[in-house]
Amino acid sequence: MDFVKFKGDKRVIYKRLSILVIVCIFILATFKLIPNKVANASTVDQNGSLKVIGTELCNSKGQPIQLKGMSSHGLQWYGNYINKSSVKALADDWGCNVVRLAMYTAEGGYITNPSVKAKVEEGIEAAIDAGIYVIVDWHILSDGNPNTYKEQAKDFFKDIASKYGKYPNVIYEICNEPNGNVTWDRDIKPYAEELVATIRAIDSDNIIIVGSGTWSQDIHDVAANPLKVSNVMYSLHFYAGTHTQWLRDRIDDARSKNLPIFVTEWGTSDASGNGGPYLEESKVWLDYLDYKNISWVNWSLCDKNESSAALNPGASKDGKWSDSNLSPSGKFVKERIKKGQPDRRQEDDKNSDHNNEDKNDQNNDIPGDDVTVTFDLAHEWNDGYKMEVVISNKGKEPVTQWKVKLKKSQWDISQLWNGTTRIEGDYIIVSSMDYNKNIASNGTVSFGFIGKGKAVSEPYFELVTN
Ligand code: IDC
Repeated sequence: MDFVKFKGDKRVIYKRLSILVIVCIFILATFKLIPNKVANASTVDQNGSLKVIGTELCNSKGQPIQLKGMSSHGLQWYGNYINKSSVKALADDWGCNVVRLAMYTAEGGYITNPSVKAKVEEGIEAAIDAGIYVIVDWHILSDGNPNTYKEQAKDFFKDIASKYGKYPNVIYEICNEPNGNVTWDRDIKPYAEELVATIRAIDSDNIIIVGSGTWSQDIHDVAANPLKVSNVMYSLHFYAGTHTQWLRDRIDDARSKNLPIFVTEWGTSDASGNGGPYLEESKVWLDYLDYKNISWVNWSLCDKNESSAALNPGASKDGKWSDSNLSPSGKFVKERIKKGQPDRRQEDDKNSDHNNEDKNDQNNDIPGDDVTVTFDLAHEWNDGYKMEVVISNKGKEPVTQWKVKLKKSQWDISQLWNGTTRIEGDYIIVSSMDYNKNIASNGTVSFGFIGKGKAVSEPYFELVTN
């Protein structure tokens, strides 16, 4: 109406037109931003509360998830490397989906210097902000028996669980590395039972990780007599210059007895934190862990002059690290983390270029069909891969059950989730589960699998619905 009223006055019309154009641009920009936001949801937005199913760490939908990230060095010494901007850089530039906060108890740590807890809280809040998981590590080391400071541990975790237990981000690691004259049955298990009960009284479900004897290598003792509680995992620590195949074999043995393992600390160096770096053996280890989908955290994010440190001496504290700030270990580890997880900043750029066509996607839409199947190569390593298969219903009618027929000759599947499989002649038939058989109009469901060897680039499939 205004335009009619001011007909005649060109200046006012232009002014009003330009306001209209600005408003339109704003509306368009806002609409464009909404899908971008969804596409860039953080790790924790996407995966929610973690749970342990069998040996697997899984997201809230029951899909296996592999966490990869960095551990701080002792917070009493190198706490400056943990802050909002460094943790954000780990998440966005490195692709870390977890960070570990190593709060030493002895050696000038929490027991004599309780103020270091403020750094733990800063680190937790930084991880929540960055949308990644965070391991709160009660870092016993020279105090080899976790019972030495058991009461302090209970008070500490009570407080952390009360403040942060409601966040899905938080994972509790209750004893870094028991060592010396301690055994699982006599010392560690009773300690763990007490700590788990203390935490569970406040936080009923976040993951709790428990160490074992000989610097968290004695998982065989645990496998023979595990805790009887849910959402608990056991740490296994290795240093590539010291620990080799025999310790990987121990993991296989423990997992075959249904023990869920999380590598909350490993280094490219020898067990002293120095020597090497042993990158060849580290590669063998990481290929193995990726293949088994076992989560890992590298020691350590600091600039100490030791080969396990990820940063060169003098690197800044704010996460703005150029390649020359990274040590050989840091470069290697960053590469390995990035390989598995898309760089969120690059993803942002890609999405803002308005196309969602991920190059990794092998989109096999059937023209004219309302239900489509998309194969997405989520991870790839030397001798295996992780494939996510998404079934989208773009039609008006809901799908009430589905089956996807794959060619047996194309896949060597070692593990599959969100579906059941059976072999029929030359085909593998993946059928829906009870909980994902319905696909609403405009809805999607997915299943996934780990395969051996190389993934085929143009998979054959047939989809049968209803
Ligand atoms: C090492 C640090 C080193 C420090 C030493 C003692 O890298 O700078 O002087 O601790 O505090 C672990 C421990 C971890 C060790 C690491 C390397 O969890 O605290 O850090 N390591 O020795 N277990 C096996 C190796």
